[in-house]
Amino acid sequence: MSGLDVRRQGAATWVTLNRPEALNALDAATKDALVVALGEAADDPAVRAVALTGGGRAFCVGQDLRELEQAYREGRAPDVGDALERHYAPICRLLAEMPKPTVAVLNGVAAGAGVSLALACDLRLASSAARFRLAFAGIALIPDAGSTWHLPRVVGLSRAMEIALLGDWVEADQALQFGLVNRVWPAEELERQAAEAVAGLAAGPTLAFARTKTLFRDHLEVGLAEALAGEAKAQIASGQTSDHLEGVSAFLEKRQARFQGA
Ligand code: T3D
Repeated sequence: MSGLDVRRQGAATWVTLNRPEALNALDAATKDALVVALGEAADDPAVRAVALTGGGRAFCVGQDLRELEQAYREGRAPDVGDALERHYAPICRLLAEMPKPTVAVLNGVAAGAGVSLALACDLRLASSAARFRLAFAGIALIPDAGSTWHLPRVVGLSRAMEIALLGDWVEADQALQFGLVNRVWPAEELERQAAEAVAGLAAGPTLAFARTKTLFRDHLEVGLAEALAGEAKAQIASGQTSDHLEGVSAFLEKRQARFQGA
């Protein structure tokens, strides 16, 4: 059985990693279910935002090391490449390339690939109880599941080095200072504040959000001329959406826009 709960809340899908007894460590069944749930959310036009969170006191502590215990005890390292190809790379790409906003709602501790999943999301909203440790170095691995790509881009190279090599816990307030998370609320407020933020994103101009995500990521690697050309193409398409008409009409009529994600 997988440790994943998936529920719809309005136009948002909430995906909860729910193996609290193992701090939501990622076993094969949970990763399989996560690939499916994120794929379905990506393909469903009625879903206009995706939130990823954890049940209990943790967000996610990365790979379930106990699942691999027998192999390690027998002195043979499991095939990490297989896990990366089958699970971690698809999960990372589904979150990062999802054609709608993705939000990590960080209720508690995040370690290893748990940090990687949070980094693959567009936004990270945290409880004051959240804390972060890359943890890969503790088991002599490199940060994977997209962390080598995302972390320096999110916090800058120097902070990324600090987090990966010094390996200290990053507490919520420091994570905010580093830009590792976007918001921190007192633990008791997280659920309400995050629900409000996710609902707001789900009511947003979904196609424009999707294009914004793609352009920000793509344009990290290109020169200005190419970025301007990319913007022009995306803006022409955005200008032809019914949400664009609605947004301008709402402005002219001095009312709140009611976007349909189309
Ligand atoms: O092989 C591959 O596929 C490579 C891929 C690697 C990707 C990665 O994610 S590598 C990083 C893996 N994660 C870690 O190394 C973190 C390991 N966990 C910890 O260091 C600690 O649990 C924490 C510092 C995060 C929290 O400590 P604490 O004292 O608050 O809790 P705890 O007592 O250590 O953990 C509570 C339970 O969760 C405990 O179970 P038990 O003994 O009560 O039955 C513990 O074993 C379990 N747990 C914690 N982390 C994992 C885990 N079970 C399986 N896998 C874990 N990663």
